[in-house]
Amino acid sequence: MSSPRVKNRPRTAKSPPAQTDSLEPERLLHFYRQMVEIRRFEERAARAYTQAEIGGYCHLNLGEEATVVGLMSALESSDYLFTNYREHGYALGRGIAPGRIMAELYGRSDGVSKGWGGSMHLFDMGARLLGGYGIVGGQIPLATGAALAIDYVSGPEAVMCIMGEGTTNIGAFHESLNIAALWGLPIVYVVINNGLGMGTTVEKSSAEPDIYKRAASYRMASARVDGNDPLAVRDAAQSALASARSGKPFLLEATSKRLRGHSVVDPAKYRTPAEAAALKDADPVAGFAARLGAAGLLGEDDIARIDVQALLMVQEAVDFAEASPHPTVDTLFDYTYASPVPNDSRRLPGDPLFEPSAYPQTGHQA
Ligand SMILES: Cc1ncc(C[n+]2csc(CCOP(=O)(O)OP(=O)(O)O)c2C)c(N)n1
Repeated sequence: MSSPRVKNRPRTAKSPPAQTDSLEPERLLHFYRQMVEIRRFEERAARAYTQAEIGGYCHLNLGEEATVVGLMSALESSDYLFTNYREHGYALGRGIAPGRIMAELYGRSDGVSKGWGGSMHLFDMGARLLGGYGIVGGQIPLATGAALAIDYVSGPEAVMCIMGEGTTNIGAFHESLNIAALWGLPIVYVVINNGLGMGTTVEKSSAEPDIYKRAASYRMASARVDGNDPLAVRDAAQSALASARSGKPFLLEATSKRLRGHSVVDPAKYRTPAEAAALKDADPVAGFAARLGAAGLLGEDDIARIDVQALLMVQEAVDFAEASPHPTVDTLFDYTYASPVPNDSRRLPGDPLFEPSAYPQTGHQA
């Protein structure tokens, strides 16, 4: 089959990418507010985790706020999003109520996944956030399948599939990009390159550390963008989505730094003191505040007010989570599958494998 196929998919009406300096001040301040909200939400999640309010694993978007906000602002509400376990910011960016996200982290029944998913498995069909995946790269084939489904019915939507740079070394990444390119699927693969997969640098794990260049193997269009600049990310994502909608899938690499460890419990000892000190200069929230300040759009009072508002928002989310009940044990096996599965085991931990009557009474009885 020649690539890509000719598409008749209707395009969503979209204005051309806005120039950075032509954005309205209110829009720029909105971006900043969203970045601060993610920052405060994540800091509070880290605290709640160390207080044992949150169980399981917990990975944060600290340092990736500009990328998250830029990407989410480029999506249409009808587009689909798949991401990995580092996903709280994306859920906020999709407009899901902070309380429902925090309740999921707390494992409560008012959480987006009814308390059974936790931090790594946020899911909201209404917001078209189709996960949240704890298995590295688990989202990539599923996102590609969603793009195939859209293509099958010539829908106007696009799929955005987010992952870290370490994930580009798994087989499913290459299989998915290959098939997406061959079939011209409406998907944008976004690689957040924070330079580290757990404690391993991209140079040590990837034979091609310039991740966007990997698309060349599949004759797929690609680009690299500064993930600390929310406006550049927004523009790059809009172009990538326009390409995907016209039948040309896209690989977008956004570079940023992860400000803390891989997960909340990782002290990141693998960083040299110099690398740790340099993180201060890589803080996208402070960087964007300085940029808006230099443009006369944000003063010290504004920074303090926005911060207080974000802290209030997070406190309300925590209050909501704490007031929400734990799910009851009889719902443990609900929601695992979309529809009933024959012979699905509903055995609780400690239950016998088989009914006692299933064992023939043999042997030596007194
Ligand atoms: C299949 C599988 N293998 C290994 C892991 C353990 N693991 C979790 S995150 C991770 C590193 C992923 O790094 P990257 O893709 O760069 O994403 P980042 O965490 O930096 O956002 C690994 C190896 C896993 N969850 N799933």
